[in-house]
Formats: sequence, structure tokens, C-alpha cells
Amino acid sequence: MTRSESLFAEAVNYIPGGVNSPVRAFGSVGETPRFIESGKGAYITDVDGRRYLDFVGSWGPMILGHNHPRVLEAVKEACEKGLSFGAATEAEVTMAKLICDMVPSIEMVRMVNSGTEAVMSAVRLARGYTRRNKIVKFAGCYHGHSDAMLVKAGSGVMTAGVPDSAGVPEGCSQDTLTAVYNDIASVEALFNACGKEIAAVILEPVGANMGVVPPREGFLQALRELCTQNGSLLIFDEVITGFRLGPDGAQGYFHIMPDLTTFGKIIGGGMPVGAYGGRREIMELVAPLGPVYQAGTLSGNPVAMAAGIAQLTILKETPDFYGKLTRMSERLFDGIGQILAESKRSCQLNHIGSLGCLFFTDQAVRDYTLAKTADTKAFAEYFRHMLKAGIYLAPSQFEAMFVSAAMTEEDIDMTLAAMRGYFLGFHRGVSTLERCCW
Ligand code: KE4
Repeated sequence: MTRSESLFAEAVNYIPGGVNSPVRAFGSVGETPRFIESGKGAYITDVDGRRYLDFVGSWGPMILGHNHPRVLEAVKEACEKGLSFGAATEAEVTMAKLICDMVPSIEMVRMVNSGTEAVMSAVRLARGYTRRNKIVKFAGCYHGHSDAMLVKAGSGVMTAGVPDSAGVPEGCSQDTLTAVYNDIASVEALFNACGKEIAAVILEPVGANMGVVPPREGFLQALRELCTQNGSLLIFDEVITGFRLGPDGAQGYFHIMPDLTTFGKIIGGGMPVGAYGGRREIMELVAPLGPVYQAGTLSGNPVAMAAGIAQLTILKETPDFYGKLTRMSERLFDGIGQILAESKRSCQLNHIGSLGCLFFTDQAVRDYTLAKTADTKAFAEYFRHMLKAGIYLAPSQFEAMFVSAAMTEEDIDMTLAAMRGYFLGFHRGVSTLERCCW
């Protein structure tokens, strides 16, 4: 028995499913979750001493790789001064100014402790600002686990959402409407039916929780116009894309100005941090200035701020940071495309910047329904092969690959060699690869 196996056997007695977040249980890939001991640069090492090239990166935060020396140093320095005060600190001002400076749509920002908290607060703020209740979200987009977001489409497009989790009362889901990602007509139908009741439309500007599904040309712009015409707010959930697709995230990549934006992951540098921000006239409704209440014991925690400030500063000041990261990512994704074309496997490769996803389906994946045509058993077999080869992928077909700036050409080539070993060993599959990249 490996140490991961014995730890997992013990963990399940004390923690639901043995993990503190469901996807970590490796439930859909038929493997024992690896218990990780340490990380350095592009690699993580498990408790059995096995080293993996890490394409999860803590689900996005570790864009620089693990334990970047400048981030680690900043955290150590902050710890020496004290871990938490529950009082204002200079670091919070520095962080707020950094975010406002890097993201043009942000005039004011509030720190919280997770992406979930950021979304929950932004939705409450949108309702407070517009004095409306309904929220439009998209099937396949995940915005954390607040009740109003754990909703799936009702039987008919117009019907209120139904809870997507036990414990969510209908009262919490009745004001959440669900549309189809990349289908602007599905959003127009909702606005036609109840436009003046819609407080906000929230979406991942690049879907990354149904696998990676970038927006169709014009989709984001059409959403922007619909919200403006109806007096609703457009909320970009950039918990994954924020500071990942560029210094000003997806909104900068696609040149769309949302009214509110939520952040997480990268802004914490690996520490628990979330944030929401937007136009001053909206943010000024947040307590203690205005009537929309939100608070948090560890919001703006000085150690977390130190990690986030160090990471964002590197992203902001490193010459051509995103160009280099994109070129390394393209080396990977172009290589995958070539391997799949040779193997004639029925797979779809969606990628944008340093985000990508290999879908085991012969259908071009542009929304959640199409993503769900993927063969999750085939994905699990691929996952296990790559894990054995020392490549740590997200243990789910419906998550993203995250390329980190710590990865080298040798790392990418090792990954491609492992993929070549897997896909070119296959003799079935007839359709050629379709690559969807933006
Ligand atoms: P957290 O509460 O997990 O910090 O953030 C929630 C959240 C909000 N918005 C988006 C777009 C997100 O992707 C997330 C969380 N992402 C998942 C990975 N797809 C976190 C991993 C997990 O749940 O363990």
C-alpha cells in the first residue's frame, strides 16, 4: 500500500470523501488521490516521493509555478510581522491599487477569502444596486457554491432554476435563470420574458468548468449590449481568467467592459483570497459606505496580501510575461493537435492562452450540452496513463489544463512524448481532430 493509499483510507474516516473539495477525490478517474507533500517550480511531489509535472497548479493560482522565491520571501516577511490583525493594513491599499491599476473596469475593489465569497457578494451588490432579484447564469459555468449559484436550468427555458444541490431551498433558486453558453438567443428570450426584473448576467468570460469553452465571436459583446439596454449589470466571473489571460484578464483579451468582476486564485498567489470590484458608483453601495452588507474576519489578511501582491507585481513587471506563457502553451497545444491528427482519435482540443482542455468527443464543444457528450471513461484511461508518466492533469474531463510560467520546453516535450505514447498506441477512431482555438 502506498502512503497516499493509507492516508486516503484514514482521511475518509474524518473528512467527507476524504478530501476538502470534491474534485480532489479523483472520483471520476478511478485512481487513489495523490497526497502532495511539496511543490517547487513546475513540479509537485507526493508523499511517496513521486514527482509530477503539475498542470493543475492548485486549480489556477500557481501561474508562476510553486514557491516562486519572491512570493515565498514576501510571505515569510509578512509572517514575521504577525499573521492577522482584523484591522486595516497598508498591504490592503497596495493590493487594491494594484488591481485597479491593472484592470481598467475596476475603480474600487473589496477583498474577500474565496471566489465563492466574491461571487456571492457581487450578486448581492448587483441586486442591491438595481433593486431587482433575478440573475442569469449559464449552464456549465461554475461560480462557487453559494445557494443562488447552485442552480440548474428548469424544465423550460423560462422556468425558474431548480436547485443543483441538496439543501438549497427553492426560494434561493427561483430567481436564478439559466441560459445556454454561446447562444445569445437563449439570453434574449429571458430578457424578453423578464428583462426589467434581471439584476445581472453572470458568466465565466471563458468557460473553464465544463472543460475549456471560449466565447464565440461576438457573444460577449452581445451580452454587454443586452445588459446595457435593459439596465442590468454584466458580471464577469474572472476567478480563473483574471490575470491568467493577460494583466487585465478576459475583459482585456476580448475588450469588453463588465460592470462588476470577481477574482480569486491568482490574486492570492496560493493563499485564500477572493475579490470583487467594478465602477465606483456601484461599489459605493457596499458597507460601511452603503446598504449592501458584506464582511469577513480574514478579508485582506496581511500574509495573503503579501503573496498576492508579490505574484501580481511579477505578472505586471516581467517583460513579455504573457507572451512567453502563451508561446509555451502553444508549443503544448500545437503538439497535442499534431499527435491527435496522426492518431485519428475522435477528440476536440479547446485552448486559449495558457488554458486548454482535451475533450474525448467527436463534437466541437461550444457549450455544456456538447461538453457532456465527452466519453469520461476514455478520459479516465488517458488520465491514468499520463499520471503514470509523471504528468499531473486535472482529475476530471470537465476541468482545465493550466500551463505555468515555470514550465520549460523540455517539460512540454516530455508531456507530448507521454501523449504520443498514449494516442499513437490506439488503432480505432475514424474522425480526424477538429481544433477549436481562439
Ligand atoms: P473558490 O470558492 O473555490 O475559491 O472559487 C469558486 C469559483 C468561482 N468561479 C470560478 C470561475 C471558479 O472556477 C471557481 C472555483 N474553481 C474550481 C475549479 N474549477 C475550484 C476547484 C475546487 O472546487 O476544488
